[in-house]
Amino acid sequence: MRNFTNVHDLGDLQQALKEAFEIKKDKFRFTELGKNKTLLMIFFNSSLRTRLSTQKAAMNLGMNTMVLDVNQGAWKLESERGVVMDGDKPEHLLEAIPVMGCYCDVIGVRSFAQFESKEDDYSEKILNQFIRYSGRPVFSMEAATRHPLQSFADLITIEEYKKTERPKVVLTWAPHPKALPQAVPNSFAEWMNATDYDFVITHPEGYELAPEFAGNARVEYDQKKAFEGADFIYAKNWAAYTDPNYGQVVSKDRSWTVDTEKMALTNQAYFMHCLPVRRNMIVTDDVIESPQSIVIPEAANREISAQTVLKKILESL
Ligand code: AN0
Ligand code: CP
Repeated sequence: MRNFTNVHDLGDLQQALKEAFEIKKDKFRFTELGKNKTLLMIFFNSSLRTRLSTQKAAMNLGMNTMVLDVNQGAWKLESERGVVMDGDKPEHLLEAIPVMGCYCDVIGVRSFAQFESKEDDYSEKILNQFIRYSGRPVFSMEAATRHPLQSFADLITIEEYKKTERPKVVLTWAPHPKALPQAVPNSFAEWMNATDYDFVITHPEGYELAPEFAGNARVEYDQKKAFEGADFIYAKNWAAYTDPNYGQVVSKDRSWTVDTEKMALTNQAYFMHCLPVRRNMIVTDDVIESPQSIVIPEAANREISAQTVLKKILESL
């Protein structure tokens, strides 16, 4: 595997899961694989988990790591070609990207949707420029439309906790004060649709995901109905995708917050969220602190998903 941007890059998903569980059993079995190899992690947006878990995964494989926060100390980057650069951006991505490629063997990029142009976001303009111009394997650390390292960790977690072969997994929208990208729910749906789980998406009207991500998932507009018999509740906020509201908050309806009463409708479901999470907007204190909450083991599996992906990339060098 050279680049990792979505579920299909992994190839056989069951095989990748098997590899992930082998890595989890012995994280230090492949410490020679990354010797003298350098990972460069580029952040256009904030991060806690992705930064730490990916760096740890690279260290487990014996790699050296460098982290660049583009917005803290680097030159502001222009991304449009043809622009007369007389504004506040002294450097162009078209030079910056190949230069970054000179100093490393593998590049990870975090670049969220900017909500200025749906076309730019959904064509993964920034991520694809890294793939095209860096000369290095590139993996997504959450791009405009997907967060595959998160979804892989989510899948690993569900496999660890599921009590039936074909669990009912429910992705629920929940309220949030600010506009958030669709990357996490898109990606989660893409990965769930690649399994044979019973997968249901619930959200208020106007929050439909792009059809290429929702796929054949069942959409249920009644959140309580969706929760009935669920084995996993995966909460996330996202801003509207559909026009004319692309990138906007069209509801902050707190009746969608995940609480104890709603969790009681489920089949003693586990509660999941990628974090960071705003308590008592997305989920109540009681639910996130309950024994059914598996947000911490879910975050722990970010190290495993990153290490599995990095191992596959290193093997292809
Ligand atoms: C980001 C998002 O919703 O995409 C990152 C989640 C992993 N969340 C925030 O910006 C709060
Ligand atoms: N879940 C996740 O990607 O968290 P960070 O934004 O903190 O990296």
